[in-house]
Amino acid sequence: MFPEELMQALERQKRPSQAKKRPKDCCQEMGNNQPAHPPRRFSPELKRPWRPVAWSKNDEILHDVKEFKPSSEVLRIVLYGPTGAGKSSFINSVQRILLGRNAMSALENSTFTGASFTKKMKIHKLKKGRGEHYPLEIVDIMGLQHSGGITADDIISVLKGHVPDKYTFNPVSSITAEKPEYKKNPTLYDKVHCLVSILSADSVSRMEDGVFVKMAEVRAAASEQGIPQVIVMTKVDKACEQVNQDLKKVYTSKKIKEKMDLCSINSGISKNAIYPVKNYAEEITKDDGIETLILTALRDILNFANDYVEQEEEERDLFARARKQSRHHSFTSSFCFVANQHQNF
Ligand SMILES: Nc1nc2c(ncn2[C@@H]2O[C@H](COP(=O)(O)OP(=O)(O)O)[C@@H](O)[C@H]2O)c(=O)[nH]1
Ligand SMILES: [Mg+2]
Repeated sequence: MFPEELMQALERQKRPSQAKKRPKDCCQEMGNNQPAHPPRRFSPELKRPWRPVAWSKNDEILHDVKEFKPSSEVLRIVLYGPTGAGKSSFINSVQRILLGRNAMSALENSTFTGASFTKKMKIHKLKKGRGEHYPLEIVDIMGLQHSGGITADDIISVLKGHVPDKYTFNPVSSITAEKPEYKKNPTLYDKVHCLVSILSADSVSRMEDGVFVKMAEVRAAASEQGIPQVIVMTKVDKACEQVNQDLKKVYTSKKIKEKMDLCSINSGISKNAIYPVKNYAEEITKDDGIETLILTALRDILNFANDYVEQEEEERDLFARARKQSRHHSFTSSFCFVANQHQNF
């Protein structure tokens, strides 16, 4: 090494320790031991909740959900979102609330590796009791990832009802009409009636762009079909310590509000369709706060899904009536034509 390079290397080695000393030097220059920029004091809490929550009405909401009579035989919603966001936990939490006891319908992934644990399409029929089910199906699919994970095309095929239960997704090859499993003529009941995006509050700010790109593609396809869309924002307990201590602070926490703003901006879904929740994760006993937030989201999802089915059925009836009328019209006009021809003889 040349002496000049050696001197530069020595200089570089010295620099970090000098940099470390700098803040203390500044304080000393100020003549006290206070840091140059004292931390800003601000309240992490709003004075009033920005969305009213019926914390004491769980029985009422649970009754509404349990007694919900959809216009169709069954409503189908799909959950999609990044791996580890809490899709399977949400299904288990919903099932647990409806049954009033611990339930494990969908396998959760407690050892998060970034790769999706759920690889198959799984339609969960929500259990009512022995052999009986609620008229709601929740579809769990493979997680979204920046690279790998489920493709946007596969989610769109799920929306349109082309993918059967237990289908194994392939991240490098989407389902096509040529595959034997592909449902070519899906009915309204094979289709999805509400698209629910599951995003985790503690990681939404670190989500990769590729995931948002896939989500935007799926959302565009859903909007084209008129399918309602909501976001369930999970893990509010992990995103804010105050909320972890007291779940009822979810709508006064500035941090959670910020996370919801971020979800809304990144996904393009308005804030009034975003529901912050905490899933049953470690708890083995009933928690009223957890249940209020999940039940409130579920009741709205049921109503949105049912509105969509009603509208589709109305359009289908209108179309059928119009076709019948046009057939009748062409029949009567051809009858008149034949009758006229007959008279002319
Ligand atoms: N603290 C907390 N943990 C959660 C919540 N939701 C899910 N988890 C945990 O996050 C991990 C991944 O959840 P999982 O449902 O398997 O995610 P999925 O890949 O989207 O299906 C599991 O260890 C869950 O217990 C939540 O609201 N709060
Ligand atoms: Mg899962």
